[in-house]
Amino acid sequence: MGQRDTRMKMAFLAAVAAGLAAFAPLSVAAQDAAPAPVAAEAGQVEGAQTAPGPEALPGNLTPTEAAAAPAAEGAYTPMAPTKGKGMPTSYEDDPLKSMTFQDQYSANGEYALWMHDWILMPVITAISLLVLGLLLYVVVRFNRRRNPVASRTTHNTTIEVVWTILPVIILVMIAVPSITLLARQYETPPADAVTIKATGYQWYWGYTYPDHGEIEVVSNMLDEAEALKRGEPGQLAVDNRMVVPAGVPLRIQTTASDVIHAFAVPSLWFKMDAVPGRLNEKLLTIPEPGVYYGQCSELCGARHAYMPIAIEALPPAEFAAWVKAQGGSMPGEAEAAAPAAEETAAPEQVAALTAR
Ligand SMILES: [Cu+2]
Repeated sequence: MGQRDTRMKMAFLAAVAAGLAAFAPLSVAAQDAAPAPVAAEAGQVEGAQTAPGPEALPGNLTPTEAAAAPAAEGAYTPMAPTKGKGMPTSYEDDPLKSMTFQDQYSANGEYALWMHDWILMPVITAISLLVLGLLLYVVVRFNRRRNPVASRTTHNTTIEVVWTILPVIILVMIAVPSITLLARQYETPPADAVTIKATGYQWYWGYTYPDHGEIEVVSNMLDEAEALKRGEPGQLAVDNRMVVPAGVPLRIQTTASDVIHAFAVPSLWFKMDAVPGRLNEKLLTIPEPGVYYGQCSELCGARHAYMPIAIEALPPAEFAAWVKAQGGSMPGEAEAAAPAAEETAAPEQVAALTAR
């Protein structure tokens, strides 16, 4: 988040915060206990079901170096998250921030946050104060003692016009950015967007990459102690993340295999239902590399609270290295590899491959 001015919101929440200060021991997240990020160490992804031998990865390889050697098997090391980015803030760390939106890392998110901070909050505050003021004025000025003879007025054209036109103008002013945001959220992904399909299961997520040789990633929540050990937020970290390229339009598709789930990542302003038998699709562009955490947001059964989402956005070159490490292929490579596949694969498999 760049220059977002939070002073207005700070002032608004200060009174609330003062009241809540009495409940200081409230713990929002257990991130404090996290040691220094250790994700750069080797052996992090021993749970990876598709990655070939991560233990073969040299422990001193930085992500940049790993990207420089994309052909190296298992060149991917999970990125260490940045505290406060793409994750909730605990009350102990920042009481005000723990009560409001997470910092936004997508264009839609920044727009929505701007709308909340500069339209919703000021308008709600102004209207509430105006109505309260009018009420108090009427109570004081027109009570029976101070105003024994009540007015017989039944009609005043000027007042009628004012209290009709003014709210109309206010509503139109709110409607313009509101409908703009709605339209942006429905924007169709461009034809060359990278497709990633997220499937909700009771109770974990599966990610498939149809453009990259059908890589499949199964993503289960990490045990809280293990997450904290790795420098990740508790109950949000996963064994295998949904890795995506940063700065590139993504076509996120959601579906479910059992009951309705919802794929939601607050810091990217992204939420979409995952419905069995149905494929939902939405555009997502993540400008900055980073780790962004989310959760299933549709009550889906006993372990609904334990199917978090972790998106890792990598620079495109590092994403390509990750694809290789998973045994997948980049678009365009598939055609080059096709003749070789023809020799070994059954004809119906080749037909299925070329039909895509
Ligand atoms: Cu769910």
